[in-house]
Amino acid sequence: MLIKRYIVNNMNEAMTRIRYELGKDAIIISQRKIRKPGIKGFFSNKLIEVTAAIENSEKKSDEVEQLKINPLQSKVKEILENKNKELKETTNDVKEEPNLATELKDMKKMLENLSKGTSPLENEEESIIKEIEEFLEKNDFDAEVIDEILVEYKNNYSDTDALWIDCIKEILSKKIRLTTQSIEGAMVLVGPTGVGKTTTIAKLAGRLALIEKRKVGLITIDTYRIGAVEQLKTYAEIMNIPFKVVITIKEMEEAIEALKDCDVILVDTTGRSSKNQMQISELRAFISKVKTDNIHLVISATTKNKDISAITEGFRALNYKNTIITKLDETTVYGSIINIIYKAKTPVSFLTVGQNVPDDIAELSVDKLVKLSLGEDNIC
Ligand SMILES: Nc1nc2c(ncn2[C@@H]2O[C@H](COP(=O)(O)OP(=O)(O)OP(=O)(O)O)[C@@H](O)[C@H]2O)c(=O)[nH]1
Ligand SMILES: [Mg+2]
Repeated sequence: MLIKRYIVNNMNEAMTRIRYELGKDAIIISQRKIRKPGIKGFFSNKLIEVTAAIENSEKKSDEVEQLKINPLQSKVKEILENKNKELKETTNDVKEEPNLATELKDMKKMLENLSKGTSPLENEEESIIKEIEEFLEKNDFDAEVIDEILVEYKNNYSDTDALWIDCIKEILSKKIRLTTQSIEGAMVLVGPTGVGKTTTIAKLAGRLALIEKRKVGLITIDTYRIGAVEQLKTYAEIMNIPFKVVITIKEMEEAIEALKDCDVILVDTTGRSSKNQMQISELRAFISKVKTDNIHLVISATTKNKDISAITEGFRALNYKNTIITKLDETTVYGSIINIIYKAKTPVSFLTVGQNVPDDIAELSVDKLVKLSLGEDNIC
């Protein structure tokens, strides 16, 4: 028989953890309300101590160890309590009883050592933190982002009655912002090579021109890659919308002037490496002539965690105000969404989920982003 004790905020939490750790055949053998030790415990909500058991022949060795420790702990606690009682009854004599005091001290030490220097309640909190950490790691959250989330959890949520997963959802929901800026005037897309800037421009142009019937103009600052101009030109021709190719900074001013009657001017740019600050500055000179703060960083959900901050910081000089996350259809774990949001520190404006123009732009909501990142939803 395996017996395990849990300190929890409520029975719901107890049931979840017991089922997770001992399996569905576990039975609850006792439960009682307790307070956290010390003055803090007096003012905080009561906790529940639940003891559960399961018939199990294949106990893991650390569980067996824990079982051995538990009876030992109880025994020492009992002795300590008796000694404490004795001590109270003979308060005046204690000073002259160095042996009793030493004995008490030793026992306290034993208790501390048994629980590795922490109280059962502290152990409990630590194990929840560990559980959260493992869960976020499994969903590909970046180590720095996990640290930030755990600090927030420890500071504001560890004392609540809520399940930790609900706390994490709340932390993420508060962090995620969506773009409220409407698509009006000029809008520029920047980002690394091959993330889907041109495809996203084509999707947006398609939606705006064909579905919303707005007057759309396209500009590309594409002086770099042969064939890149053709890609957008083809879309412009299919949709029958004006299209300008800009090679010099002066031509950018002229193109903006020529398209000034359009409701929306979408500006595509050549993919740049965030490591090449020369290229970024060159791009900056072009963008400054567009005279807009409607600048979006495009970044793929498949970007390696380690590269995300290099990109979000590398493009910072272009003063992007929004983030478009692409290629969600190419990954199965969506922690990168949160990593991008934490690192870019801007609202999310669009999510793209495939190569089809103009269809593959997903509906955007905070709830959806939270669920995707925690593995409760997916993009098929
Ligand atoms: N699976 C998937 N593929 C996408 C998505 N968006 C774009 N792509 C594909 O990614 C490839 C590159 O897309 P582009 O739009 O040319 O990327 P870009 O950022 O303009 O690239 P450069 O101009 O070279 O910097 C193409 O094959 C697109 O079809 C998406 O959301 N999902
Ligand atoms: Mg392109």
